[in-house]
Amino acid sequence: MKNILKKIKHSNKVAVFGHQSPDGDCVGCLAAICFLCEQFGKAVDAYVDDEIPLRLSFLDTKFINKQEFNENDYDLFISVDVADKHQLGKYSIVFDDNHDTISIDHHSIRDLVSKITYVDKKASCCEILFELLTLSKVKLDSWVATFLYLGVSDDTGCFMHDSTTSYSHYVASKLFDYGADFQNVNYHLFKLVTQKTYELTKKIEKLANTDGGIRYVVVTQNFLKDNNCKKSDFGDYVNTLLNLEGTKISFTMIEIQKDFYSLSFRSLKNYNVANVASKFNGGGHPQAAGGRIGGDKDVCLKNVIDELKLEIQHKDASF
Ligand SMILES: [Mn+2]
Repeated sequence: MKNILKKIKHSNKVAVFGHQSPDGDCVGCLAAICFLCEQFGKAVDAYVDDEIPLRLSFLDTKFINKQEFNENDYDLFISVDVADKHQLGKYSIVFDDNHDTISIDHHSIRDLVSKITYVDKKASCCEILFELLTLSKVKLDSWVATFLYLGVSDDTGCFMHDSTTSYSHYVASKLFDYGADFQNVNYHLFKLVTQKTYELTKKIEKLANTDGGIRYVVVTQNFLKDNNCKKSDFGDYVNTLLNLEGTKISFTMIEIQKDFYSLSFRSLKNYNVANVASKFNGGGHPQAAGGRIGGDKDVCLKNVIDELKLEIQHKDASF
């Protein structure tokens, strides 16, 4: 961590990167690392090769992707909460031998290589950023405390996921003292259902299927067009599916380009969807993960379900 702080202090201009399908932890980390760089008097810009989901728009996320990326503008490149190189999308090209790169992450399965890699398997990457900011001795304000809290709360599923530790609660309590707007964050992450999501949910409920302990929905480009909606409008429907009695694993398969699907997985405590997601160009956490798959819809669906069935059979057999 000291090396990371030294690197930032000796840099001129920093570019920071989060992962595709950005979540609260990713956005929280980006806010925190930008805050740190600015407190050190450094110019810094944040990038994600994706849109920032509407569910996070209650906070000001306009500091992300605010300008066109030009790698020659920067002399230090930092990724936060990114496990795999391809999750950087078009920005993955800067994570090569020719650039000064740092990765700060909390995923156990990862393949992104950097000059400096700091991995700590905490429940959220924002808990690592909290430690880094504390070590740096910069003074936290309510703005950055709210973003850090966003990450802790989102990645722990409001302190309900298996991954939650006493340290997650400790960080949350410190952030509370710094003025984190915990009610606003938790309302928007876990309670609010937008009118659009509510209407969509009624429609996709009809498309939902179940196969053994697996509950899922496949959304095609035609459905998106007919309903004038995008991936982010589905909110946390994958969690809604998981919460239905009898579900062991839930997933959504959303066609983001023709014959190319974004996968989102959730599972009960005993099943590991990060393992499954890693077979589909993705990754994540044991109970919440994502990936991508291309090809014929029915073939893709069968591949995903077959892998999930193997995971369920394997774990059920070991109980
Ligand atoms: Mn995370």
